[in-house]
Amino acid sequence: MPTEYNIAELVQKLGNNKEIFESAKEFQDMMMRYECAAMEIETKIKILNEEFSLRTQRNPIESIKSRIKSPASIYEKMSRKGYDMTIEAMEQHLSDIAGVRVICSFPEDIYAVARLITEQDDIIILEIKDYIAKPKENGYRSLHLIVAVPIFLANEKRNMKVEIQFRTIAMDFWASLEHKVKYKKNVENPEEIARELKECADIITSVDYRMQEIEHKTSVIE
Ligand code: 0O2
Repeated sequence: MPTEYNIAELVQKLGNNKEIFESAKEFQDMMMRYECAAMEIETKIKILNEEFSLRTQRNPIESIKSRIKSPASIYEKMSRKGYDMTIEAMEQHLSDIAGVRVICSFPEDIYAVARLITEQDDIIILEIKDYIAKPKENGYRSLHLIVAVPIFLANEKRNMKVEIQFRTIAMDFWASLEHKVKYKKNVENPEEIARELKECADIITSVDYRMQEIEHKTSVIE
């Protein structure tokens, strides 16, 4: 996945100032490290999916996507939180520069895959936010893990933070719509929309668990 960051373009825009060039180079190196970390996690999860599907005759994972936060979003979050605009501060304070989203078939698959990934001995769990056990007030559900994963570069090994979001297909459908609505301006009746979204989140949860029950019943017959 290419970063949205182009050093040549940036230097051209900012002028040939050595200090700016050095910072841009440092920033680009950081982005490259996060890209490698996201690739590491994505590969680990794909391997787990392969093995799981051999044992159970089904794939617990529907899709995996990774993304690197855009420089504009990094800048916005660092300013909003009042942090220094340095590479060190970005690495220290931001947990979601590298993000991997894993869409699972059923809620139990989320916990199974999350357990398997966190049991790997090169993964360090930094934080777990279980918005499935404890959904956000608006109805948002997902399991978020912040982990550190080592990446091996030519001359060094670095532990990099990656945010892994696990959701079912239904939870992802809900989150995409809610995300779109959140950034829409001039929405009429925002309270009504929020109430409807919350209601949909509850329906979706019930459907997720009913579908899981059906899967259990049918896998006994197989
Ligand atoms: P984007 O565009 O997806 O990157 P923190 O990182 O801990 O300082 P926060 O918000 O407390 O900030 O972390 P949290 O709750 O773990 O949320 C991080 C990400 O989860 C968000 O990233 C969203 O992707 C997703 N998320 C969290 N809450 C919601 C929600 O209510 N609705 C939707 N649709 N997504 C949510 P960003 O940076 O906000 O956005």
